[in-house]
Amino acid sequence: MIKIANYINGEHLPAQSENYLDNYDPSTGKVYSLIPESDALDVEAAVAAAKKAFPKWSSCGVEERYRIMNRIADLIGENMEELARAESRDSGKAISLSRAVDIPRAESNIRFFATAILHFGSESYHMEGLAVNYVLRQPIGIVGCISPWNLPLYLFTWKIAPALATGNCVIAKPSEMTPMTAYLFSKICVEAGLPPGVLNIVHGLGPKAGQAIVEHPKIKAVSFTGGTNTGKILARTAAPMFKKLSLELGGKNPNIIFADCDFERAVRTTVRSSFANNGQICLCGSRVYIERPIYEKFRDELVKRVKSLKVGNPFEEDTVQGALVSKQHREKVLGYLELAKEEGGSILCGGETVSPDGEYSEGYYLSPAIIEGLPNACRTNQEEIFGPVVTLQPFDTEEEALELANGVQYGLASTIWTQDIQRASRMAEKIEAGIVWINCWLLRDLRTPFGGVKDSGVGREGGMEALRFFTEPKNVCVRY
Ligand code: TXE
Repeated sequence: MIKIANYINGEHLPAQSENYLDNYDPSTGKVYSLIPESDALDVEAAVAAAKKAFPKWSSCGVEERYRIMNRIADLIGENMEELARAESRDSGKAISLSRAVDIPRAESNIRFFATAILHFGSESYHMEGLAVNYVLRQPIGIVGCISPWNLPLYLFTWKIAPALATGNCVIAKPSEMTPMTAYLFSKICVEAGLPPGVLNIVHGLGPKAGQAIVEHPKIKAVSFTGGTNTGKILARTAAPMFKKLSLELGGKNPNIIFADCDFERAVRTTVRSSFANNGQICLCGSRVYIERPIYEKFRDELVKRVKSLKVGNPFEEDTVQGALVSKQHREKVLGYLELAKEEGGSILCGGETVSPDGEYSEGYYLSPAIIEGLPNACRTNQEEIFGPVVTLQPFDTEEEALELANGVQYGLASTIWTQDIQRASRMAEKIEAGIVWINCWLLRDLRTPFGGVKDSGVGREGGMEALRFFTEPKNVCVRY
């Protein structure tokens, strides 16, 4: 049984409580490793290590930080297959997805910010004949990074990379549902020569280890990705302590399909945007709005293709839909399918538990579901399900599509399919979202601002937004 260890002050060690939590393999439903049950004592030790490491790390120069982070990125690439298999074992996602998305993106995250810091300049303001102002963007000090279970190493590195590149020291906590790749990553950091205490990983439960990070007085900023309700809890703790907060929360994203769309590309991409990672991506388009003239044609083609998606053992090359992340999560999604029926919806396909042969028979599998016949205001269309479930609704006009799309409390991502670029641009201007994809989905340039509005969070990650989040600007005014 693998015992995952915390990574504090450059060493791998158990929680001071010496307690462990069971870590399940969702594809088999069996416990396969143990997680340190850390608490405030472990966070205190991590903060002490970070405090000791900060002076050197924050002043070693961007070239040195680039060199070490670039080495970490190289090692992720060299260990791609081991990390991909570990990610699929820990999260249940298909190995094809871990290989194509999760681990390559983790490497890209580290490399992107290792190089971005080399070009992170700041501004100066000239008061003619009098003075010059220049702006220093200095590291905050010790920062917290807390990440979710759906894209484990991908989102873990997405947060810690800009924090490290800007010279901060980090106390990071991955989700207790999917801790394995963060643990393997900590070993890569040692091999890459990351100085002790620069990055500290404290494993454990959110309300215990996570809460201890958020409330620690020496942790001056927290970058969080997770559920909207958890985001509210963090904000309540951090706000009175005047900490900088970046909150990437839930989504209930609209996918708007006009009759003039490139039909084949729209339907092929909608299969992905609906069910990639079993719909466990906050950017998935879970509400599909289809202009009435093509509603039935699009619906029937989408159902036909979704029915053919292979659900099962995530380690088979042709599996598209692996297991959901936990038994509890599958129960939650099944609950929403019952609710959809109670609210008057018709399930056109999927929504059934699947039991593959052999050792995978106890895994948490669920066939992807498509529902029609629901009003926009019902709970199924208002609440984040975060599973392989989408709803279809027809619309008649651009104005109606916009009203339906904006008619939820979330505002993270959106997708618009039309050949009419004027119409697409008009809608992009009015849609309440932080991200708008037109005739594509999940096309990601790491320089772009990433995040949402309304209940989808506060702040933006990505590119210079992330580097600015993890630094404090100081204006220096020098009189001639
Ligand atoms: O979130 P949780 P999950 C959202 C997605 C979904 C959720 C799924 O939409 O709603 O995340 O991730 C820790 N104090 N996004 O279920 O439960 C917890 O241990 C401190 C949006 O994991 O909120 C875990 O490490 N920490 C996103 C992390 O918070 C606490 C993309 C998230 O846990 C805590 C991906 C507490 N009191 C998923 N309670 C986007 N917008 O980009 C829990 N945690």
